[in-house]
Amino acid sequence: MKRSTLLIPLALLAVVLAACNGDGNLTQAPATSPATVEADAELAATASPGATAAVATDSPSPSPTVAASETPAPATAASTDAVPPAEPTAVPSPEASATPAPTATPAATATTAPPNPGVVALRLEEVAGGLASPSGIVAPGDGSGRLFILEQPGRIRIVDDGSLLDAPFLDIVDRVTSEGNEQGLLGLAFHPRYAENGRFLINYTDRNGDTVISAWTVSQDPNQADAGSESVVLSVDQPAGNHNGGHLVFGPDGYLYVGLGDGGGGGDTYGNGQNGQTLLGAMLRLDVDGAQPYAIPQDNPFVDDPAVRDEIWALGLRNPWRYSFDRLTGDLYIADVGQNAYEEVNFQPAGGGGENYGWPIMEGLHCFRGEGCETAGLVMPIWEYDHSAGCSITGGHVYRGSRYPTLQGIYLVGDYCSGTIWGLAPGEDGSWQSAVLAQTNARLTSFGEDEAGELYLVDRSSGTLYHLAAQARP
Ligand SMILES: [Ca+2]
Ligand SMILES: [Ca+2]
Repeated sequence: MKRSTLLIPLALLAVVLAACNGDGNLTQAPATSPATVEADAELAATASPGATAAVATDSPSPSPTVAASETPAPATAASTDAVPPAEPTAVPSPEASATPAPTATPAATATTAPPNPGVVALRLEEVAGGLASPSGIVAPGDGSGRLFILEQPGRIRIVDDGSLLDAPFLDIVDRVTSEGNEQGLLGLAFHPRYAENGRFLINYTDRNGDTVISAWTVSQDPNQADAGSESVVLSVDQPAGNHNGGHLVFGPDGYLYVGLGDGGGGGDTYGNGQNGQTLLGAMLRLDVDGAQPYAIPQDNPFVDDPAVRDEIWALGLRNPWRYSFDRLTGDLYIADVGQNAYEEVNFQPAGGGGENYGWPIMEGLHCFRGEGCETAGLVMPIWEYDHSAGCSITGGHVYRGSRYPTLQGIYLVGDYCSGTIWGLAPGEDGSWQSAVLAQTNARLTSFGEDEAGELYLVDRSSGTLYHLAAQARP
């Protein structure tokens, strides 16, 4: 990539970073909170040396205590221009990246090589354009092969066999507030038995700015929801316009996992992150089949603890923006948006529950309010990056498709502001390895997984759905 073309996304990144108050995934508009000042100061510090800003985006600095053993070049050639003379040691050559670490060598005896993010690169293949502020991608699991795309203003669109259908599956623009960058239609989950019961759930910001999770059914037409079928499952007051969370996922246990942010503001203004009496700042686990509007699964971790609401599965989250279960293992990956400094990925092995992910005591692996915080009982992220590499994390999926064997078992995660996509996977010794798999220009609001396990992303800025194709690192 020529320097001139490189500078365009960098300039864009600078603009976005300047506008990014660290308060959310979808921040693009100028913010006015005090947090903005901090973010701007940070940007000024990182951006002032000119090309250094480029280096920062290309060479993210995940914490040295986690997966950062390799700081590979991005899949695009952007680094060639951007990497300064001092950088070569930090950017392994393709050959070096392709060589398994010594500890991995014995794997030659295994039938399948362990996942290695260092040898794979991603390429974006356009599937469909013309989407209005796409914010999510969900497969219905009914064997149809369709993808359902959320449009933040309040529509669900269908992509069928590569074509975007004209008529929306659902249009609730009149019920949705999407004035804030983090408001709107934010989540969709199809019932595990959708093919039989036609039931699906959505998460949106209503006209009062509060979170609504409601259940719907499909009509006789498989490409048309029953517009009169809404049944509210849960409403949650939102004290501010940001940190609404919004994602909905059915776990392998058949329960609905609901991620809620801390209520917004900045620095946990409302004190919800560690407050077990509020549903905000937490991951909920609901049984939407056991009773109306929902039942509490009997094995939820806090049912016997009066200090924590029974709906809560895990707490200490700031604004979980996309989480997913590994369809093979049942492990849960939660990306949590940071304040002004660190973005993080949390890992919950299958069968967990009851975790405290630390916000606002911790931001990433760091005490949020000065040194020496009490970390006992907190679950640390498996990976983080600082704001030289982006400003708002977007969690993805573990690849379990069949088309790209080298991508098998690798968790994809990206950043909304920088467009960087990383791959994470545990190495032979259990430590998490990371690598940049692509440097895109996308305003990456969401990844998605189709029924075959192929992965996609949406770019909110261009309104485009892309399929992610993998290839050997060049
Ligand atoms: Ca309880
Ligand atoms: Ca955390």
